[in-house]
Amino acid sequence: MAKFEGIIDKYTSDPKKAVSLIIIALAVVLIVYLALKILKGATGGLLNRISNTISSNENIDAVDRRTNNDAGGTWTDQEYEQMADRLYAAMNGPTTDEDAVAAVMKKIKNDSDWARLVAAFGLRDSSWNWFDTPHGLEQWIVEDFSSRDDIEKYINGPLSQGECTTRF
Ligand SMILES: [Ca+2]
Repeated sequence: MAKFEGIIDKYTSDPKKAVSLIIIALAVVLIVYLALKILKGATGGLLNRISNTISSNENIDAVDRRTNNDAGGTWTDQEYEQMADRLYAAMNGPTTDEDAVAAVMKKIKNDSDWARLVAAFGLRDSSWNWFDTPHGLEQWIVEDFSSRDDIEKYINGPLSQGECTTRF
């Protein structure tokens, strides 16, 4: 302890050394933060994604059974992936391309389509916000469309043109 106090005294008695001590402390905090962020992305993020994929696939089966849908979705798996990527591109970042989101919503004809789109979207985090954690399509829409008018115009309106029962 005496030795540690000696180090503190040594640094605080000299302003230059005090500044370098603060810089070192900030660097340590930053390195620990980055290490935790990378670790979280490599472990928690991956586990979250796997469990989300499993529950999404179970949900597709449940929706197909409930609606007696044997035909599958309106679109191919690849098309759902493209629609999910378009939604992400439209919502990611400080602005939102509402028309692009509405164009995708118009392609959702029923609950099976919606379940497949949610599954294709999976969990994504904002590339603009370091502190963001991966989350699903429903939460993305809620966070990106704050006004009731916009939700009705760009989300619920297009969704209600078909048989899809999802509303926000
Ligand atoms: Ca946005």
